Amino acid sequence: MRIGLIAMVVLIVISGIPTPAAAEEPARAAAPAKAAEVPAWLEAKIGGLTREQREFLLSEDADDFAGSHKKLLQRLEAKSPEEIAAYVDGMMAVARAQKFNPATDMAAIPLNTEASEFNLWKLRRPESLGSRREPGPISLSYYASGRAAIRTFANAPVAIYPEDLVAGKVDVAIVGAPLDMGSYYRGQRFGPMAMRNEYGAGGIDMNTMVNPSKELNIVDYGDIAIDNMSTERTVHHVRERVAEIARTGALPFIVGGDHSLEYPNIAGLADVHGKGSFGVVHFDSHFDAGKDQPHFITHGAPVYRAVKEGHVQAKNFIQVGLRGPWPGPDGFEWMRNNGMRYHTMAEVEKRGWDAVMKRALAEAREGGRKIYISFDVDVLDPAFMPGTGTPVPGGLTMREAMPMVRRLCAENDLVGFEIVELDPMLDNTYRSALNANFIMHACLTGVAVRRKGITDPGFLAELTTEHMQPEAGIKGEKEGKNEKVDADYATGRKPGN
Ligand SMILES: [Mn+2]
Repeated sequence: MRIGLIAMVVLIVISGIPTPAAAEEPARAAAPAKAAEVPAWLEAKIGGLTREQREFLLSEDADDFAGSHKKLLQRLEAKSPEEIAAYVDGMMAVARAQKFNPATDMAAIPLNTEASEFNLWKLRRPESLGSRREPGPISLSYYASGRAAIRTFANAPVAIYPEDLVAGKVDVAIVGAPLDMGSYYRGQRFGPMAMRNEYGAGGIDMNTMVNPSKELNIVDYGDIAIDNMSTERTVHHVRERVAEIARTGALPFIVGGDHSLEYPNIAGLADVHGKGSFGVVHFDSHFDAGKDQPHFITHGAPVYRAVKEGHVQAKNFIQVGLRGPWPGPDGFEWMRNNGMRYHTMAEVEKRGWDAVMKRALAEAREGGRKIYISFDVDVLDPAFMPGTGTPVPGGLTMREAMPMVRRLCAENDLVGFEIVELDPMLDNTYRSALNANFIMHACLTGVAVRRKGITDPGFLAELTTEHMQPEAGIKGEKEGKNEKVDADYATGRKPGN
């Protein structure tokens, strides 16, 4: 998501400087307005403009300064020809000045390549520098029950190297990626820690009565090293680490961190599975396909970059949960023109959640393609997810999100999963981290359901969905399986004394 536009609009209001209201594409070439839209009174006032001034005034770029063509005309109506000429000059000056100028702007921030520790942050520790051990997952608990250990994702054992994943025949490696430099509202770097600290990612799922921790070999694979001074350096390394996990055959479950991560996660998986070989289901209140921005990677741009570089094809990309002010018409047109599917909350208002969910599930299964799931927690309504930097009201409930994630992970061949944008510092209740864990657990459950060979779409356990009364109680009593009343219970006396 990006908020740059809003910040810019606020700036305009404060400073009174006219700036394009549609700042999403400030570099767009001037497009002439229809001749019919130039009223006679305006024509009479702009005879003295140069050709360049006239073309700019009649372009969509000029409309954007006022918000629309109609509003621009309203602004110009009371002005004299001289005032109009000055107004056009002002707009053209802003349009010129906002572009890159090699004389005054830095296109890149240089790094100190002389630094002796330039690459140390991401170097693998040689095994000879550590204590020798057999490769494989390591339990961090003193106790046989696994309790009271150092906190891990889903209470899982820890793995450090890819060799541990191979030796442990690991199915799912949950890895933290505490990057938040790609976001204007920081704090997502605390996401992995908060999810480890909160329960909900491990144990049995009551809807299916499947326990992913028992069906799958799950590990906490630690955190990926982050250079939080450089999103570019970080995403390159994240890509390498995600590919490293996928190459062992384990599914990477990446816990962010901000949504910039979607780009290296998809790219890393494409490095292993092949470009364009899998689809993506992107849960978000924002479409995150921003382009024409000064940074090539931010948490508002990963979708554009992943598509642009060909790691995933737009026609295999499905967006769910979009709402709020971004994107505008240009973004939706971009998605349409590129074959992308989107399911907004507006569509949910039109068709109802169940219909929209079924439609998106069917699209995800099209062609039997593998899928990657990107879950930005801000797709959830802020009532369920106050702990995120860019909340948008009117979002999914947990009761809507969990079944959909579970089904996607059960009914498709998954290549990986990410959950991003959790900012636990913004929520002093525990619900944001808890809900994030339950979303991840829904996917783990889906993977486990599939692993068990359950193919029934939307499978739910009979045991937990049907009480079978009164027959079950009668049968239990007949077979002596019912609880006998004991007046001496918990008194220390033996029954009947
Ligand atoms: Mn996002």
